[in-house]
Amino acid sequence: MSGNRTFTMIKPDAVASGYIGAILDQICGAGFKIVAMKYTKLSAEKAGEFYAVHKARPFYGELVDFMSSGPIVAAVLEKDNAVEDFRKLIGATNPAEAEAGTIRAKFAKNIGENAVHGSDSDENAAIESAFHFAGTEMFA
Ligand code: 3AN
Repeated sequence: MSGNRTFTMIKPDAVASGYIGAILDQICGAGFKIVAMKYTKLSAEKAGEFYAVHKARPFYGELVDFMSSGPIVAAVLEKDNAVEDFRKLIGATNPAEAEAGTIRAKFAKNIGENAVHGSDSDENAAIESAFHFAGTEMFA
């Protein structure tokens, strides 16, 4: 059975553009409950660690630079079938291919600066949530 939690970040491009409120409004309006949330900034080292799975990809350096370039909002979200439903809500990685009305279609600049992160599996949702939050910072 699919899990009920996912992890997201509102990325530096969307924060800099003033979209935090609009994005959180869309997330909550879609039925996700906020279980944990913080406004923070990743060091290059932390961003590199978070995206270590992409180390071999040609865009890795660019991704780490971008994700450590400014503040982000990190959050753990709860809903039935959270991972899959949240991926639907944010749309395709490349905003040019994202379905109309999705968060990336509305707020992302390009495939690299794409406004939001969403976990791609229940296992990664748990790993990514634990990367950013202690158990005492999550409220069911
Ligand atoms: P998603 O975030 O939709 O799961 P992934 O896991 O393929 O996409 O990529 C992780 C992140 O790496 C993306 N959110 C995006 O910021 C960046 N990225 C992916 N593909 C590219 C690319 N071709 N060029 C630049 N950055 C990319």
